[in-house]
Amino acid sequence: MELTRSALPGVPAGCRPRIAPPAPGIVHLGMGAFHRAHQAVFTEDAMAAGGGDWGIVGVAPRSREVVDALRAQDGLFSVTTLGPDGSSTRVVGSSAGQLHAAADPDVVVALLADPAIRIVTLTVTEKGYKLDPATGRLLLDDELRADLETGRSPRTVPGLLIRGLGARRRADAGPIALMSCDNLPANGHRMRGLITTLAAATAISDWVRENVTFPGTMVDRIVPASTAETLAVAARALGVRDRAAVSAEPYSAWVIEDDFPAGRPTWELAGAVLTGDPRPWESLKLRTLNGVHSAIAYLGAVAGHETIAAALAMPGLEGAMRRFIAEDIAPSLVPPPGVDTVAYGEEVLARFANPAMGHRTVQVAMDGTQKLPQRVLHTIQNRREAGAVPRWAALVVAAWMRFVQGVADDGSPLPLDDPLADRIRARLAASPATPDGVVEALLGLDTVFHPALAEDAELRAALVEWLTALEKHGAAATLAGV
Ligand code: CS2
Repeated sequence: MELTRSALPGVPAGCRPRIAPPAPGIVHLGMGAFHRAHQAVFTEDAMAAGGGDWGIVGVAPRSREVVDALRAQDGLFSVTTLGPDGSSTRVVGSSAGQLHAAADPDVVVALLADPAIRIVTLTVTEKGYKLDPATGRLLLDDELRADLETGRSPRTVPGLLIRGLGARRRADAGPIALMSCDNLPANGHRMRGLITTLAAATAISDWVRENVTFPGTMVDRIVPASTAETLAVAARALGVRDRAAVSAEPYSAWVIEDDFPAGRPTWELAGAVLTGDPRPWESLKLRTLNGVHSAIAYLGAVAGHETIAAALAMPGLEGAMRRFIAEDIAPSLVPPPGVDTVAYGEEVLARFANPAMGHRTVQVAMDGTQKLPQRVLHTIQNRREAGAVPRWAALVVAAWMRFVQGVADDGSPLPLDDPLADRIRARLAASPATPDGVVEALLGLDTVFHPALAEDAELRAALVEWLTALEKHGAAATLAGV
């Protein structure tokens, strides 16, 4: 039997949704596993505790698989929390509809112009915003240009939002908040820059300024891609099959800038922190959790480790990460009041060691060009401005440079899943295959490396030194030797 509303009486009572089917109030773009295990859960708990019509209409920008699965299940799906000593599963009931942007673009636009919708949230990954990762400036590619300049149904996320906001203004449907829940630096600020830049030359510019807010947010929960095992665990717990099941770690956090002109769910009753300024939380999380995550992913994948937990157990890696946190990251930022970066880092390392997660190194390694700036390069920039050479951060960049060459230490292939994969391959092919040549080739990716970094001789020397070690001795021996 499948998970549907009519199957719920057969599901153990403790696993059933905590609310009756809600009326829609939020549109969410990007229905991946992370959204289902994070915002969908917080929002259900907020409605259970504080009421309100904040059902989430999920919009899948690209793949329709999840839309089909959820439609067949009346919008229901389960989240299994994987602790080191056991798991628990709950069915989440905050969904209020599913749309496939490519198939139903006009329905999505009409929804954005519906006064019932007062918040749009997004998890479309870093590359979905069409912003230069190094500077945050708009990268107007052909797809987005066509969305803006022709009457065709929008195919990009920014194109869809601009069309929807135009329709909302015409419908006089009232103010709205657009909240990026992706791991971008100062995501509220970047979202505002994106929309106001696109709106600047149009008739909606003034309306946007007066009616649209862009709350910044820090989102945090480790949610690996679902596997056959994820579905099997959910089916065992529920007694029915759930094709949209996800699993996640026990930890979950959400810090939200409280700037919602048409109201919001009582997320604070679900454990979220509502604040005037989430940016200290964002930098702490991006540089520490995500920076260390990427480090483990690149070094681990090159050394042949399948999962983050297995990679972290490599001799020397945990020690190197502690020094990365204490010597490079901590002095690069001002943490939120009362938080100590090193102590936060210890918590993060313990979360990564959770063996139940099965989080694959190559999943975290993907899209490196979109992730490195906010995760590692901002730390480096900050330390270089203070006159220091951030040795451990340089190791992470060198590990990425080793990874993108596509071959692990044991000779097996490594996937290069990155929007700049072609540029990376072309630059590598045109340079000598020496550490100097590779560093030179990759520092030339100007949408990733700010000129101040690309032209920094001391940083370059540190990168060449690490890359030489990684190529000569392999990742495992390099780490064992530090
Ligand atoms: C990870 C993140 O895949 C990745 O790049 O670093 O998805 C990470 O698991 C989350 O940001 C945790 O909150």
